[in-house]
Amino acid sequence: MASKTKKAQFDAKKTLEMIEEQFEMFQILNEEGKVVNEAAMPELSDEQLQELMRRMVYTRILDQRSISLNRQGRLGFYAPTAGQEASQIASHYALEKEDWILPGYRDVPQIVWHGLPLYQAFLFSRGHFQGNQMPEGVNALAPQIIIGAQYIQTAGVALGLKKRGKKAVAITYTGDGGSSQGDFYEGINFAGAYQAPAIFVVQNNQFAISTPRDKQTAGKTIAQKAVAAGIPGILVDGMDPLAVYAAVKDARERAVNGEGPSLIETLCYRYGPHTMAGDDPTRYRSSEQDTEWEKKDPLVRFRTFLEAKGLWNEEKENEVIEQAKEDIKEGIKKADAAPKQKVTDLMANMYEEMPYNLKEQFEIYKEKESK
Ligand SMILES: Cc1ncc(C[n+]2csc(CCOP(=O)(O)OP(=O)(O)O)c2C)c(N)n1
Ligand SMILES: [Mg+2]
Repeated sequence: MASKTKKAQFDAKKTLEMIEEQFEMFQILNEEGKVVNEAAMPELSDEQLQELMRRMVYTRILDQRSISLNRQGRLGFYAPTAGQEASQIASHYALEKEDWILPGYRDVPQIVWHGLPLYQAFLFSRGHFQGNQMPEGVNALAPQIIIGAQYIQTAGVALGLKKRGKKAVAITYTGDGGSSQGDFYEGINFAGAYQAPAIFVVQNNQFAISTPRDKQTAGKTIAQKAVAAGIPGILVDGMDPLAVYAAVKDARERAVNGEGPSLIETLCYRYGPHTMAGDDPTRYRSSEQDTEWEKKDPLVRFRTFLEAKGLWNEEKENEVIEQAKEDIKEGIKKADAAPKQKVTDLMANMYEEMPYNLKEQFEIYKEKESK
């Protein structure tokens, strides 16, 4: 008969429990807009704090307008971003122009703030090839639709930056759902093995379409998955712009100093539906859950914080709102003026050198289009 291992000598669960309890949520600004972690306060000037707020307010308006433009049939694919402004905008705010962004489909705001003109963001939404063509100097790839694929690409881009001796990072974003993909594990593991300057962000907005977070993994956190890859993992309050900024800034500094990649889980929530394609959030989440998360709103808490410092008021906010609306109007006008997409455009922009079989089809379509 096999002997039973004594519990006192061998406790398989202990290591897991010891690791999991280390992952506490990093927060600087609480739901009431009060600083609860003064020691971790990032060094941001008053102007920088105002600019961060300006970008978050602008992005909320961009989201609202994009939703209504979609409903009017004037935009195509759109994944709402409201609720994720701290996670998206404050993480981007910690980057430099030379850093590379590998976004997912919900991460259009980050590439807009990295320099992608609004009209191109709208063209991306319409499936127009010009929406995927980053202007010279805008270091970003087109938003990835294949869940998790950007994690592997980020490991490669980061390794390339390292090999070229650049003082820059590659940052990527996926969701809680994306963290279940094989590509997620391969990406963080490879970047760890080669100490590539990458920042892997998981925006844990609690749902992958209708699948709740607790169906993704038995892990207590997603951040702890970093341990297996041998890289730092950080769990951040993703509704707190200051904490997100500080965590990404720190990860960036370590990465450019040759200390390798980090995994950052931002706890957040999307207020809207998954995309505008027709899912109904009331079928998979309760209004109590919505209300609970709305109380954590990044704009509300940051506004309270800035108002107490005399750095924000209604007038400033309205200025940003008006500016955003005007820019969006201009952007849509410019997107409308883009040449209608042709089948040959799709082929011409896919390959550096077109394969022979496509060349044949290209000629057929060119002929059709000329009529
Ligand atoms: C490889 C792959 N599988 C499935 C899909 C379909 N799909 C699109 S979005 C999505 C959910 C992703 O959820 P999450 O990673 O949490 O990101 P979120 O949309 O919440 O930002 C799925 C399954 C896909 N695009 N790619
Ligand atoms: Mg999600």
